[in-house]
Amino acid sequence: MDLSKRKFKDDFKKMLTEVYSMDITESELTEQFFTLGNLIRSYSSKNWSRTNQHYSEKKEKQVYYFSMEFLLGRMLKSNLLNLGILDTVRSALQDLGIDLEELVQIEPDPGLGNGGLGRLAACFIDSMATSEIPAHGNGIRFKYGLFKQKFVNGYQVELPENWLQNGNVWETRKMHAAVTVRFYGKVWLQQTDKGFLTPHYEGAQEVLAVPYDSAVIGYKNNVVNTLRLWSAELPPQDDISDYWAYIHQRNQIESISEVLYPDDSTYEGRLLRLKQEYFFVSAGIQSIIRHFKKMHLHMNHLAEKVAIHINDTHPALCVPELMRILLDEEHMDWEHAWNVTVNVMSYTNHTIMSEALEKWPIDMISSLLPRIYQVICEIDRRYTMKMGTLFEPAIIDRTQIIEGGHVKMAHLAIIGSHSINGVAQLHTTILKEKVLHDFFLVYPSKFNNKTNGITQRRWLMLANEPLRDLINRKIGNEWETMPTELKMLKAFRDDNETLLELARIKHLNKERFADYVQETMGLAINPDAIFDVQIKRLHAYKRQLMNLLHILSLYFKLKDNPAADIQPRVFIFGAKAAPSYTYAKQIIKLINTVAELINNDSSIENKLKIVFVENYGVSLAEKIIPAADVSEQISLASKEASGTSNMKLMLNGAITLATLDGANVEIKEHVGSENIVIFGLREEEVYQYYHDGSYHSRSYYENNPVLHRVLDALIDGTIPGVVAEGHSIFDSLVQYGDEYFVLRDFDAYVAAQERIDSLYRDMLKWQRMALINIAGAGIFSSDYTVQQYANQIWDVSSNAHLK
Ligand code: DL6
Repeated sequence: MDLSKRKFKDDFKKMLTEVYSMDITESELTEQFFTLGNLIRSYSSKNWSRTNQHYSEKKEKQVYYFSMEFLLGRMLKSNLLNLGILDTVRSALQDLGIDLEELVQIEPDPGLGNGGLGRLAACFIDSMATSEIPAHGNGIRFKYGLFKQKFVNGYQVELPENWLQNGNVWETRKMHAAVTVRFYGKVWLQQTDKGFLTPHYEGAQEVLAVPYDSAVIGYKNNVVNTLRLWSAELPPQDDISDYWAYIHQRNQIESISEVLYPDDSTYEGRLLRLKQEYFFVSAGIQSIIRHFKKMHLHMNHLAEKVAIHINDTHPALCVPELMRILLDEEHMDWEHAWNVTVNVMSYTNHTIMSEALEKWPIDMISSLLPRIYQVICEIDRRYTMKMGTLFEPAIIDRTQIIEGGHVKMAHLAIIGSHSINGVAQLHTTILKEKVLHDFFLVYPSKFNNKTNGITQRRWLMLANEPLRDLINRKIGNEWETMPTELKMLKAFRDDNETLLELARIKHLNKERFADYVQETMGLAINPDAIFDVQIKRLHAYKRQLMNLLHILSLYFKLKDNPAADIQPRVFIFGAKAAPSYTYAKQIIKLINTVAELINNDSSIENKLKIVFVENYGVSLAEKIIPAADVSEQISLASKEASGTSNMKLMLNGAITLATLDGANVEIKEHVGSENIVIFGLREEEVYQYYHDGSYHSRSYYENNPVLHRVLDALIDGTIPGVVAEGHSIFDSLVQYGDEYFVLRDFDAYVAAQERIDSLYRDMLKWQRMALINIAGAGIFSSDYTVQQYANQIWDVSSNAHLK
């Protein structure tokens, strides 16, 4: 948009007076933040309604991306950037004596997601608006996001994340669009006068689903899509006879949209999770149908106008919910309704970890969602009947939806969708050949790959402005919307001036991060050291533990020989563990304790430091990633579906140290094996071990003296204060088989780390590698990923043409 500094300053002062009756000198950061937020809203509101109008008038097919998580990050700068007014506003604010960076800090970072899956959804909605795809997010407006992580004596402690405390400037409550969602009760089918079978409900609990909409602003294109998050409320009641019963009921209902991850170690916690899933699915689909009906088209045409994407299994109830509506409310016959449903739905699988493949006990689902359960049973019955004639019984047994007293959500999503995709080539291959092989036999044409992506706007243009400026000076700014244009940077691979400039920028970012660490943790780190970064959820398969064992081996090397020639390193971790995941929490305690030991040991002369940042999330990632030299992507091959921090880090010039897992495989293809450091078992070797059962971790402990010493340190008191954790972790590796082959890959990892050490010594060579990584990162933009979804799965155009 066109905006002069003068106009902005006038608008800002006017808004401040209107909303707070203050002038700038009286106002504080909070008032200034909300004023700016409200101004951004007013600047985008016209385009928001124009976009919706355009979609309605043109009867554009629209996509609804159903996701339990949207890990958005702060939106202030992102919205300014996408409106094209970031520099103007920054400079105008400066004239008014306001520092934009200080305002940014006022915005809470809404943790409405756990990790990669939620952040992917956030990248996707940004890219969909930018790519002019008529697509909207649909999720839950959790009152509390993912817990706030604190370390107390090295242990993770979880505190509530009350991100809505001061209100959310970006959202609008849309009471007129509220819908009712039903739980519990009894249901039976009755014939109406017109001969339809309609369900009758008795004793159902009704929950009011109220949408809160936020604008999703496309990058400089006038498109504004919608993120709709639902909040659960008690429906208005005329007569409150029992006040306390009313309060109790209200609390119970509001709890549905209260916390992102209810405690799943209890029955109540799991039940609440299932309620959440149905809640946003039912609300979202009802609202889509309401909207569709305004077009006055027959329901048979739904799939021509609507695509619903099921992001992981959490929204898999979309399938029976749409069926319920088509059958019970629209009186379609089963065959037509099923045909429409399958054509509307598509599903992404994000993990092969069996514990994440959701299943619900029949008792729970049948009592909470009686009609939905009936529909699921019928879907399952028809599936087994139809496919039973075509495939052997064992395949049908393994693929049916209801099995062993449970409803399997992935099976429901697969049977009810026309497309099933994995999130990296290797992951999709593993789905087809192993994890979902039976389904691949049944539905080969449904399977496809869509490698994940990230938005270069947040992860480079905003997070790393010095690098953005350098790139623009070298190759212009076409890459901002056509990120593969970053490849033009390759022309500078032998240009020492550019490489030195890259080094200078990296150093600057490292200094900034070092300042932050000093301020927040009181720890001095050396920006000349290698900044070696592993940022992701804490999970055994991601092998933060292997990273730590290597750090210990370096530590002992220096203890034995203080003059040992190693490049100084700062190992940076950011990770939250699921509250009930004891082993992951033990690893956190161990890392923190080793950090305490190493960081305070003056005999190693600051050659090693460990920084474990508290409460890792999007805002911290934005600080760490531009400062990273090394990107640790060291999961056991076959276990990481894709990874996305690998993409963000390479885009910022970090060198990937990786196993051939997830999207690392494709990163290697794009940068060439000389610009990435690969090590470790390959996926087929891992499966071979599973097959022949020949991995015996104990022998690695017994025969590898370095490993032996490092592992003994966990249990012999070398690391003080971790008796229980040390033993548990030691046993998991040595006694109980080392599920993720940490000991098997250790030597290869150490060798890979030595290679990093030696590469880093040649500064120009290192920067050349960094440059090639940045140049090769464009293909991993979520702009391309969503365009592929649009063309190949959703069948929607990616040109709303609103310019
Ligand atoms: O697809 C986004 C992201 C991948 O990059 C990660 O590799 C994968 O672990 C993550 N999956 C999940 C699902 N876990 N559960 N449930 O977060 O998805």
